[in-house]
Amino acid sequence: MAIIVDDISRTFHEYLLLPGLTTKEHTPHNVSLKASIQRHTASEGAKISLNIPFVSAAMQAVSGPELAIALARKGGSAFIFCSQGIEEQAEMVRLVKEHKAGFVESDSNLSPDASLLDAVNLRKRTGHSTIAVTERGEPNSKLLGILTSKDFWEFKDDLSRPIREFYTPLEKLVLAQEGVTLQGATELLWKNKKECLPIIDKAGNLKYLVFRRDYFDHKSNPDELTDNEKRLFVGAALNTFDYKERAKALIDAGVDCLCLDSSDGYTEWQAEAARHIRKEYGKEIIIGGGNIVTKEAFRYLVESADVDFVKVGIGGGSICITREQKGIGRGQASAVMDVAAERDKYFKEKKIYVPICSDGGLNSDTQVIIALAMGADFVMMGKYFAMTEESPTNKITYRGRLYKPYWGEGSNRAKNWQRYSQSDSDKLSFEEGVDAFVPYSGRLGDKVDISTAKIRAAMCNVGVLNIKEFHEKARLTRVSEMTLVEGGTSTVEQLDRIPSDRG
Ligand code: MZP
Repeated sequence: MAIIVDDISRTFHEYLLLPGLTTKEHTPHNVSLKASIQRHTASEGAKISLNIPFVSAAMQAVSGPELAIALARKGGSAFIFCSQGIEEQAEMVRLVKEHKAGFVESDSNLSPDASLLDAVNLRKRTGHSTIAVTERGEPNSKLLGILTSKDFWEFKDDLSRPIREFYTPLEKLVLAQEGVTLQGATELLWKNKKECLPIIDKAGNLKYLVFRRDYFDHKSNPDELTDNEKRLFVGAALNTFDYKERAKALIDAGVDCLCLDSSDGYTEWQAEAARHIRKEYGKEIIIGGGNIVTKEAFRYLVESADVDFVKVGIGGGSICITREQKGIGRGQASAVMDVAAERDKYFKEKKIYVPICSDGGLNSDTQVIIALAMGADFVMMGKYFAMTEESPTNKITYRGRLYKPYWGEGSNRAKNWQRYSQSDSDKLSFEEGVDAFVPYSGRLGDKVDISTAKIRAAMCNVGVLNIKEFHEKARLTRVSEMTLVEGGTSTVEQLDRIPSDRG
C-alpha cells in the first residue's frame, strides 16, 4: 500500500504571524532584508547576498533584460528564461551586464542631414527628447552636437529643414572623456548646470550619455545589487538537456547565478547537470536547483548535486495546472516548512547553510511575509513581476482597464517542454500551464518599494531585524475561516465599494 502522509497540505493563507516584543531599535529603517543565495558555513557567512529577498521567475512573460535591470536596481535578481535559443538568452544576460548604471548608450541618434520631422518622429518613438547628432547618425560615430526640444519649436519651425541648422554644436557643449567615473561626470553636470553630459572616446566618437535625472534615480536606489565590478547582478535559468553549451554561453556572457529550471527537480538528470557545471566552473558560480517539495529531495540536491540554493514549490504557480493534470504537488506552506526544517537540520549536522527559495503561488505581500517567516530565505515570483511595466510584454486594454499577458512555461504558448519532460523524445504532449492576462500594476520599482515596506513593518511587529532572526523568532498561528472573515472589514460601508451615482 502507498504511504499516506497524514498531515494536510497547508497554504500560506492559513497562517497569521503573532507579534513579538518590539523594542525601540525595531524600526523599518534598521531592518536588513539581505538574503543569502549561496551555500555557506556558519563561520564564513554568505559571500553573496541579495539585498532584498525577491527574484523573478524564469519565464518568457517575466524575465527579460529590462525587468532584470529594474529588479537588480532595487536589490533583487531576475532569472532570464531558458525557453529560447542559447545565443538569444546569452545576449539578454550580456545586455544586463553591459548596462552601466548612469552611463546610457544613446538610442536616439540622427545625422545632420536628417530633418526636424525625423527628430520629432524619433522622439515620439523613443520617448526621449535628447538626440545625439553624429556623423553617421548612429551611436559610436563621431559626435557633432546635441538636439533637444529647446533647440526648435515643433509647431513654429519648418519641419522639413535639416537639423544641422538647429542643433547645439560640440563647441557649446560640456563633454567628458571615456573613463570618467560616474561621480566625475555628475560633478561636471552639477558645476555646469547641465541636464546631459556626452562621453566621447579619444577619436571623438560618442560612447555614452549621462543624465542629471539618472543621478537622482541612482540615489533613490541604495540597494542596487552589483557584482565586484559594479555591474548589475543577473541570474539565468537552464534545463537538463543542453546545459553544457548553455552554461558555457551564459558564463561567457557574465551571468552571476545559474538555476536549473525544472517542474520536478528531484531527478538524477538534475544532479548530473549540477555536478557537471560545478566541475567545469568551480565554487565561484552560484547554482540553484529545484523545484522540490519534500525534505528527501532537499537532501538529495544538496548532497548529490552540490547546489547552492534550492527552490521549493510544485503546482502552486498562478498559471500552473500541474496538480490538476497529474495530481502532483504540495501545499506551498507545508512544502516550505518541511524543507526549511530539513535545511536547519542539515546546518546543525554539517555546519553548512543552504538557502531555500519559495517559488510560485504568492498572491499578496502578506503571503511573501508568511513565506519568509516560515523559513524561506527569498521568494521567486512570476505573476507579481509579469504585471509590471518592465516585463517583456505589451500592455493591452480590456473593458477600459490595462492588462499584461502572462503565460505558464508549461503552456502551449511557451512550449518549454524541457521543463516538464524526462526525456528528449517526450515533448510536451499535454499542457501544465495556462495562457492568461494579469492587471497592469505600474513600474516595478514602486511596487517593490511598497512590498518591502510591508515586510520591514511586519518584521518590526515580530521584533526582528533580519531574515535569520525572522526564521528563529517568528511565531505563527493557524487561522479558521471565521478568523479570515474577522480580519476583513465588517459592518462598515467601505467608501471605495459604494456604487458611485455616476454608474
Ligand atoms: P506565480 O508567481 O505566477 O504564482 O508562479 C511562478 C512560478 O510558477 C514560476 O517560478 C515557476 O516555478 C512556476 N511555473 C511557470 N510556468 C508554469 C506552468 O506553466 C509554472 N505550469 O508552474
